[in-house]
Amino acid sequence: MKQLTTACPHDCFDQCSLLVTVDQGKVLSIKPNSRQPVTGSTICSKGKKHLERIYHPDRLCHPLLKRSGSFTRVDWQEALEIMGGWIEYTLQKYGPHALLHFFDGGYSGLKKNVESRFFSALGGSTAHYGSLCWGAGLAAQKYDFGAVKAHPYHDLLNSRLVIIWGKNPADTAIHHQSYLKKARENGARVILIDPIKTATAASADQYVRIKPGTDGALALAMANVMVNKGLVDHEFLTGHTRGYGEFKELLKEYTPQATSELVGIAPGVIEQLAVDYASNSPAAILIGIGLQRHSNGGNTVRAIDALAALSGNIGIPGGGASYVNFRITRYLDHDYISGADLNPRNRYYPKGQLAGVLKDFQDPPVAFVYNSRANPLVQVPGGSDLIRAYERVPFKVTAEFFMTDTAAASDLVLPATYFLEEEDLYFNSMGHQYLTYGPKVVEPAGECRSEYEIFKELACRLGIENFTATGESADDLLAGGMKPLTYATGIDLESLKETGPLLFPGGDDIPWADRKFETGDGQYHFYSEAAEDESGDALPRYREPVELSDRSLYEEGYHYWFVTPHPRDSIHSIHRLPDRQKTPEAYIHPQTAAENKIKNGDFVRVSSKRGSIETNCIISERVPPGAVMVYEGWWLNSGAAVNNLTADRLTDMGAQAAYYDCLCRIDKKEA
Ligand SMILES: Nc1nc2c(c(=O)[nH]1)N[C@H]1C(S)=C(S)[C@@H](COP(=O)(O)OP(=O)(O)OC[C@H]3O[C@@H](n4cnc5c(=O)[nH]c(N)nc54)[C@H](O)[C@@H]3O)O[C@H]1N2
Ligand SMILES: Nc1nc2c(c(=O)[nH]1)N[C@H]1C(S)=C(S)[C@@H](COP(=O)(O)OP(=O)(O)OC[C@H]3O[C@@H](n4cnc5c(=O)[nH]c(N)nc54)[C@H](O)[C@@H]3O)O[C@H]1N2
Ligand SMILES: [Mo]
Repeated sequence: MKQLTTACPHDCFDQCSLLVTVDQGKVLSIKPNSRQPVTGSTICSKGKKHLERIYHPDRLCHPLLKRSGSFTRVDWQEALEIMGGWIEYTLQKYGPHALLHFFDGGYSGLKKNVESRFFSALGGSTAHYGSLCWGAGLAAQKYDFGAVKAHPYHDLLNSRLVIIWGKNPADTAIHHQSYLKKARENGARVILIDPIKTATAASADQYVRIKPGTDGALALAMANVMVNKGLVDHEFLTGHTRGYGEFKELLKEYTPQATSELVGIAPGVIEQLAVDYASNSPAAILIGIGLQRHSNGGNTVRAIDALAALSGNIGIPGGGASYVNFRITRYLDHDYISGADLNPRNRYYPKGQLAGVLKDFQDPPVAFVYNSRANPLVQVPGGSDLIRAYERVPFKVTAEFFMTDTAAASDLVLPATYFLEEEDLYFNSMGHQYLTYGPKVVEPAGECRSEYEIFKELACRLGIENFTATGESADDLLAGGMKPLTYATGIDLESLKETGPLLFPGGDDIPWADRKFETGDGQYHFYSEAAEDESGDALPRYREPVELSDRSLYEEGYHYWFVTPHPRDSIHSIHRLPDRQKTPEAYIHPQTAAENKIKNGDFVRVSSKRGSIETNCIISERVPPGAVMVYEGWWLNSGAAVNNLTADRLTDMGAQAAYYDCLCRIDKKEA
């Protein structure tokens, strides 16, 4: 029996450190590694489910090829011959831009990004930019601060006040939530701003229900109060910011009275929020990823950042406008792993607009897709349009663990190794700054192969030498990928294997403690020409969300905000497979139920201009009147795949999918 340390590879803030017990080649248990302080003594239900998933009877263990509409088992030799053959044929007929490689955050290790190196080594492909996840907020904070850095979780213990803004840590970041609880026990006042009264509300002193997509206006109204009452940090404003004069001018029209109806919050409450925030320094704002999934998401985040700048809550313990952490990546050589150093000539499209690309791109059209670490037919906007467009692509390959909707729609399915079946470096937590080496703990199930091995062999078959310039073994690749860290600290792969989870240099520092920002002139930018170039706004102006303010849609009967947040019990669509018994639900307020003559438990159809789903309905005051909430992640055959309804609209900056800017209607479905 032995115990090994690794990390959970799920797409999550907390990336838990895990202790895995193995006996005679079998994983016996997965437990939290309390030597990594963020993990402490807890892992979540999804972390525990790794054990079930690795030995799940539905796990894909052999390559499968679709012939006459159904899958038959083939050996690796044949699978790679066919895949390589299609790549060569596509290259000859159309050139590299007819190849599309899709991937997402389905796995947070470094090594699997080597797939991109293969396509780079071919000279380029059709590749995505932007994000399904966090792009608008990243762009906004880059314009304001020059880089995206969050305070460590434990720094909440230094805060006197915390605003959780459009974020639901009770469900989506349980370790962050436990620090929030401690902060509250420590005397901090906690305020939650969200249209939905989520589980996080139970740990807040005050819950503020806001109208969706209007947070930018609320932030500007709070800024108006702070400026008028003189609750600003003059030293910070004069010494470290640019464009305060212009910003102050913009605020004039955002009085609490003028803004109240738009945001759905009484003027007195807006005023009090501003006063409480500005006079209880150090005060932290935790900016959610949910908040920026609106067409105005970038400007919203910029307006909230501005509150921290006005009040001088930047660079001090207990303060900050913390969104996500994006700093450790500078210690890893992504260009080398992904082959960006080979200068591929890619053709780009925004990730959220996959359907349009598959349908509309010509010269050349997309003729081959390789998909891995993602389930785009369920998670990307586009619904039936995307499914039809995907079907029409001549050859599609998906690497997977299970027969997801995307795998099932592909022509070749490759069985990938689970994280416990290969070595990797885990670094991609959105919350903390630890790097963990995870060894191969057990042999792969059946004939499963790692993506690294698959592409190494393909490169060899196709004679692509640039790809193999990464060395002979996976260890060579990983050692190369962590070279910047090795240069900076002397820690190499071998020493990391011994040390266990390693806090990156400066990983727990208070961001911007020296108040020197990475904006070029060193100042915090209220006014940003770069933001103007991308979004049309140099200042964080409030812009109405596009669909939520479309009166013609209301007139056509689409009255309700369709919101699809992240579920507690699954990471996106991942845990919907072993949880087949679960049924989808749409949540509506009693008033919405009465308007549509719907009773608790009724079967309903929820539709937008683009498509519909059918689910059971739960009546709950947690959601506001005029909203329909269905958690994201439901598979196509559940009848409730939410992206049937969402638009492929992008945010004002960062090319982020604006999933939550969506209007719907709800009708009782007669039996
Ligand atoms: N259990 C679990 N954990 C996860 C994930 C998961 O799928 N399951 N996914 C991981 C990933 S990839 C991500 S990106 C994060 C997401 O983490 P979060 O940002 O916490 O998640 P969301 O569910 O997108 O949205 C959070 C909240 O934003 C609110 N919101 C929506 N629109 C508005 C608005 O206009 N104004 C305000 N103030 N609030 C609004 C929603 O009502 C929701 O309660 O979670 C990560 N953690
Ligand atoms: N309506 C709506 N849609 C959303 C969101 C929303 O809030 N609302 N949230 C968006 C967000 S924030 C995100 S991050 C995306 C997530 O979008 P996706 O990443 O596409 O979602 P997942 O369901 O996590 O699918 C990941 C798949 O990768 C597979 N996988 C995991 N590890 C590996 C591996 O090592 N190798 C291979 N080959 N496969 C692996 C899993 O089995 C799973 O099927 O969804 C977005 N979609
Ligand atoms: Mo995400």
